[in-house]
Amino acid sequence: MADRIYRCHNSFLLRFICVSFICGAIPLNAEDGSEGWLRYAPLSPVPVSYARMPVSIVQLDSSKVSASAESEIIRGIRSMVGRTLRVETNVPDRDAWVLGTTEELRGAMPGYRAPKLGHEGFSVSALQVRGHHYWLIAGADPRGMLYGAFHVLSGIARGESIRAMEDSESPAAPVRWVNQWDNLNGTIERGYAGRSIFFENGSVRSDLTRAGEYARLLASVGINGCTINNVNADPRMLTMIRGVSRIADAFRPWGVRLSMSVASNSPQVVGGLDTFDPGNEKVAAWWKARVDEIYAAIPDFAGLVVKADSEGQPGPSQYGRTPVDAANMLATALKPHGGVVLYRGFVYNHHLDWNDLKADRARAAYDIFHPLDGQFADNVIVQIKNGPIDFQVREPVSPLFAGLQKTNTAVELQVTQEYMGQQRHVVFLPVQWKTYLDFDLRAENRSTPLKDIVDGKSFRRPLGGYVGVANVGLDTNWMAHPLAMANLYGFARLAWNPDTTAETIASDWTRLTFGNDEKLVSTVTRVLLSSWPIYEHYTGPLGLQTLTNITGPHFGPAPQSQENNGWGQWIRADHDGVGMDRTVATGTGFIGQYPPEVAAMYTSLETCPDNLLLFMHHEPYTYRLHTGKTLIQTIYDLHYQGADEAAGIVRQWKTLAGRIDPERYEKTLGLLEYQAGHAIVWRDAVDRWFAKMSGIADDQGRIDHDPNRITAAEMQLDGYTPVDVTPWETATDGKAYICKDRAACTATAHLNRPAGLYDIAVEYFDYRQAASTFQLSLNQKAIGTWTADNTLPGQAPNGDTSTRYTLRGVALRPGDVLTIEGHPDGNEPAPIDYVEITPEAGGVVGNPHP
Ligand code: GCV
Repeated sequence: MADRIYRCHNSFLLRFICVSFICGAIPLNAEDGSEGWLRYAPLSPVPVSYARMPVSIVQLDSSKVSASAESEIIRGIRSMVGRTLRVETNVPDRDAWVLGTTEELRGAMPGYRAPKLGHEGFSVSALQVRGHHYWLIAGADPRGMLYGAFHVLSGIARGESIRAMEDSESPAAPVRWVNQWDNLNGTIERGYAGRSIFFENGSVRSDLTRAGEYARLLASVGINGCTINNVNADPRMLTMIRGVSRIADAFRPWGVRLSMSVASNSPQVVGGLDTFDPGNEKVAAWWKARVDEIYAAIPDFAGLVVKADSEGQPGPSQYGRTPVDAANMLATALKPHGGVVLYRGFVYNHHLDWNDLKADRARAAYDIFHPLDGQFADNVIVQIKNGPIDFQVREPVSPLFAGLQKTNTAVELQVTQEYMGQQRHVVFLPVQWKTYLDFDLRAENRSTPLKDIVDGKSFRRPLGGYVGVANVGLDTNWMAHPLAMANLYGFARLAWNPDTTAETIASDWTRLTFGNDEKLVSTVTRVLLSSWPIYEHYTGPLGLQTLTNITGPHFGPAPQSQENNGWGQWIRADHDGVGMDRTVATGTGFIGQYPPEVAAMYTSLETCPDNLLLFMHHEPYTYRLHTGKTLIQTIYDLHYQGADEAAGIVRQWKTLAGRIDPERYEKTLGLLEYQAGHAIVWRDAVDRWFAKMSGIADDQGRIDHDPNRITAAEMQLDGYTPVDVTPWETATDGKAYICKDRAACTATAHLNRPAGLYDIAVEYFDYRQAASTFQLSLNQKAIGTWTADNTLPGQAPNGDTSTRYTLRGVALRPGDVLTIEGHPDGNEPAPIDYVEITPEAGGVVGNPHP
């Protein structure tokens, strides 16, 4: 057995066979992730209690949404339990599933006592009548019934007992929407999973199959609205109502209402008016006519989303008007149809003066919207990003939520991982979102957690809720990274019930996505739950924000890019210290926007949490945190810790070989390996930058002193020449080595390692639009080849493109010669940085050399 386990460690195939053999598991079918969490995988074994499941089904309601509920139950039970239900037209005199609204069930089922449900709520219960068992799925309305059906199916998929599925639930808030930032040309702003499922070449796609499938996925977790186009809206959107109505048709069976983003200047650009001033009657009349036209084509249209006066978008300020003027004008047009306006609070000046120590982007939303509280129409919702900056790895909750007590509000969360590794890193965001939703803003010195504010409880608002920027694309598995779908699922679960724990979300999603194998569930759950803190450790801890390239693609490390520009994501690092002073006494005054108890907590260094310290305060590098460690050493250590933890995720994932189908296992493994390598790029870049800025050495002497590394400059080069890298901190000594005007170049190292097994990593740069090839040779014998064909967001050597190729378990002995041979392709000159040769844990053995 020991021998078999050893070999299992060395080959995926053998490991797969091995685990199947040891566990008695059935072979796993290929899966591509297209079903998301709705796989309806056959249960093996089927729980004994399911033997009592009725084999008949009756639907009492006649709406389209109800038809979906019925067909979904039939589909799911057939697939998971292997039973085909008989469809009845009336409640039969035998055991049956009975679906209907609570009203309908009351009429049809003697003895049925309808529970009290909120709008779109559901109840699942059992009822015995004349010796027959009826399993009732009731909704406050058809949408609620559909949610109840999916609740039952999720329970079955997770192998829950029948009893556990009995439940009554109502959603926390009426607005549970996703926003898609899709452009009419088919691209998606900050989308990382392929092109738009809605648009191509300026029109609505002819094939909307994926739009319908998306709506089904959304409905299965209670999402009831989808905004289909970019908030940086193209005015031509309003000329495409007929095409858009086809998308609404695809959504309708799933109870997902369509909404659109609109550009404020549409009356001028597509309406031919000479103004878009919201105070102008002609403009208001134009919008009213457009809204009437929309409702004629899409009677269940949900409403409009508006980004204005922000990042170059036109807006009411051009005419000296306010967001109230713009929002209320649209609200008036929508009101007769029951539509709403989601007016975004993300309004700020991106030409701030860096030299002005009082200037602060974080202040903007509150400064602009707080004075308008109480003036918005009752069908306006101000849609506010969770934090005052922009979906950073950690921010405080936006103080605007406490500043709008007479206005409806919704929290905007970002499911697409713009600042969070862009679906090349695993970052399970519900853990982060919980920190925002549970945060108590203490408005009026009472308990007002963010979740209660947007649910309307804290300030007794009738409307509000949750908006998630999802940006799924045409990629087969919707979100590129197999683990990223957990974020869409998690967003929806929190929008339905913000008290759901991150652990429940992670383990439910894992069961639905990969199956109920307990080891698998506990491992994936652990990976997910640890992933956001890990990402924070190797990117921007202590409230520094993500420290990514903010003037570029927002992906790799580039700490200096935060500073010295108008964008206001500053960290104000100098030679003595770092952090934005946002106190009232000496800083920008941002902290004063919070209710008094929270403001006091952030103001005092005693009570300000370390993880937001530098968002709130500017402190010297020698400042000691609550841990007793200096600020600068904490930055260094957390980055080393984060990179180690990212490598640990790979190890944990590898224990799952054979427990997940090979396609998803391998795809995820490849991404996790990439992430572990990129975490090292992050670590080195950020630590180097701070070491130079502070002039204080790491007390463990690690930065740029890795004994396992041989830099390109230290190798014998044939054809490779150095070029400067921008930003400098993303390569050793600020240089990459490129192969220019040659078909091939080499970099050679003469090794003198004790005989043993080693992991050999080559750090190279992989541009988006070319595919250089590399060969690694030992004593002139090829031991590895690879192609730099990852579509990373960059065309130059830097932190976005720096990538690691790792060969594990290579046997070395003193005197070996290692050669990297690079073959350029197009504009990509096969750039390299260094090679790192690390002894394999326990790998030094007798005579490993072949
Ligand atoms: C849609 C950030 C993103 C932009 C996005 C903007 C917004 O600035 O980088 O891509 O634009 O937020 O939320 O409006």
